[in-house]
Amino acid sequence: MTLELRGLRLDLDRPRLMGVLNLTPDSFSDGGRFLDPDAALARAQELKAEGADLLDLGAESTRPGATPVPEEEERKRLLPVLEAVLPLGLPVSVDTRKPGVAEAALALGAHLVNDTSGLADPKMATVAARFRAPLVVMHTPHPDPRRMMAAARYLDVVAEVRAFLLLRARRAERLGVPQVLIDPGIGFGKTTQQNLALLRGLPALARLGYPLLVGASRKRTIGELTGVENPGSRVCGSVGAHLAAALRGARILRVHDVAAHREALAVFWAVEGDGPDRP
Ligand code: HH2
Repeated sequence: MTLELRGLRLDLDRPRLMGVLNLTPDSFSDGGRFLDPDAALARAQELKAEGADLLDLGAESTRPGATPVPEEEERKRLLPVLEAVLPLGLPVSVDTRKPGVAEAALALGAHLVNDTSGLADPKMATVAARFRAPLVVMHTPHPDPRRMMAAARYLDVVAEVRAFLLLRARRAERLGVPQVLIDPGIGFGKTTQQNLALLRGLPALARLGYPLLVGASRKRTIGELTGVENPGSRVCGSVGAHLAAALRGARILRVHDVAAHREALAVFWAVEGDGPDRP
C-alpha cells in the first residue's frame, strides 16, 4: 500500500511515524512550547532527525473541552510555520477542522489533510479533492471538542466507529478525494475502556481497506493505565499502545516522541515484519 502525497510517496507496507507539531497555546501535552515560529521550525527539524516519516501541523487544540480558534488566528499560527517547514522535504499534514484553513495550507504546498471533525463539513473533501490531496477521516462523536465527551455513548464502540468511518470515507471518495485514511480517534469522546476496545478492535477497521492511522500519544488513557500524570512523561505507555496498534494493522502512528517510537518500531518490525521490508 502506498500513500500518494501530491508528488511525494510513502510506502505503508510497514508502520510509519507522523511527528506531532502543535502550534497552540493550549494543547494538552505541549501547549505553548512551539507557538514561536523559530521554535516550531527547530522542533520540526528535531522530529525529522529523530526519524519522522511525516509531520502533522496543528494550530487548534482538539483536546476535550478546548475552545475553538477563529479561522484567521488559526491561519496566522499555521501558515508561516508551514512555509518554513516544507523545505525540510518531509510530507506535511495539516491538522484542522476548517476547510478554509485546509485550502490555504494546500495552496502553500501541504501534502495531506487531517480532519479531526470526521468530515463534519463535506467541503473539507471537496477542497482535498481539488488539490488531489489525501484526507484523514477521524472518528469523533461530536466535531466540537467542548461537546464530544457528553456525546460519548455507544452500545458497541467498535461497530459504531467502523460504520461511521466507512460512511464518511465513502462520502469523501464520492466527493473526489483521491485517497482516504481512517482513524478511530483515540480519546475523542471515549473513555479508557472504549479506547481499549477500539485498540483491540483495530483489525475490523483495517479490513475496511483504508490505511489506518492511530494516535494515542500521551493521551489521558495512557496516563490512567500507567499512573503517569505528566503527559510529557507518558512515552513508554504511548509506545506500548502504538505497538499494539501496529500489530493490529495501524500503518501511521501519530506521536510526539518520535525517537522512542523509531527504536521500538525497529525491533517490533524485525520480529513482526516480513518480505522485503524486513530491516
Ligand atoms: N489526536 C489529537 C490531534 N489530532 N489527529 C488524528 N488523526 N488522530 C488523533 O488521534 C489526533 C489528531 C490530539 O492530540 P494533540 O495534538 O497532542 O493535542 P491537542 O489536540 O490538545 O493539540
